[in-house]
Amino acid sequence: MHDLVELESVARTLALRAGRLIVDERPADLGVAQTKSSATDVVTEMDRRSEELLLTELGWMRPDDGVLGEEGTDEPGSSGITWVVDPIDGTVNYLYGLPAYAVSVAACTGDIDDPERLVPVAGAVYNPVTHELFHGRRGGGAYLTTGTGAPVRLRCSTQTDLSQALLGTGFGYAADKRARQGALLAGLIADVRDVRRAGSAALDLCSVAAGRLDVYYESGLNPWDRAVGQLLVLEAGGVVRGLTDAPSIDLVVAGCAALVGQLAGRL
Ligand code: LIP
Repeated sequence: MHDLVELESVARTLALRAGRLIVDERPADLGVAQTKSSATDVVTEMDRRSEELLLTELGWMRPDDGVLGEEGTDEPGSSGITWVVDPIDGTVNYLYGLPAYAVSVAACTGDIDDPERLVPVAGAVYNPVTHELFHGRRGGGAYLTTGTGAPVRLRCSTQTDLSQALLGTGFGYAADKRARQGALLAGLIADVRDVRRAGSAALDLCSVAAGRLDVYYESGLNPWDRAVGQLLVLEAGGVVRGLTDAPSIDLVVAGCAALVGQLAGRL
């Protein structure tokens, strides 16, 4: 029904364009333009400019599609496809100059008014510092294209022993929630190989798809944080679930089935 090859191509093109924008036009005096859910949940002018670029380009390239963006875009379409975009995932890293942030562009089916249940069918995540473009489509596999190189097929880790697993996670912007999340992690850390907290859920999920993390969990992720990454994990042979079979803002657990089952039971 939908041309997934075309949707993946659009996602790749736009993730690259927005990625170049946020690097090439980052002002020397970049600061915080606004805070959202807390004083540490920040937005920069480049988050806004990146989302504006994505919205404008999608309007030209895919005029009948809907668009849902982290920085406020919520435009229904008529085609059955909704684009779910994170103009900068890892905004705090971007603000501080840490090279772990990305533009995430997902094409989804479902109802834009029920964003938790949107289903990603194609997408791309681009880290403009490392020039790594993670991309894929449902049934077409997950790939990493670095710079002008050839696409490399991604496969999740096959690690099944939690005690040998490299675990990724993240924390919310509310201090009380972070305290609870830290306490939960304290109870896990001795039972895994080690922990990594990169600061971008989109890149964390891509790392799971690439086998760079054995397993990942996080609570509090919005659809734009996770849409592309969860598709790529599935296409790389992994599983993604939440408190139930489906990932949600309450919980995302991603990795090979054996580890996801063990970790979900601990969460
Ligand atoms: C971020 C996520 C990250 C999470 C941060 C934040 P943002 O998204 O990608 O995994 O731990 O708290 O939600 O706010 O940079 O788009």
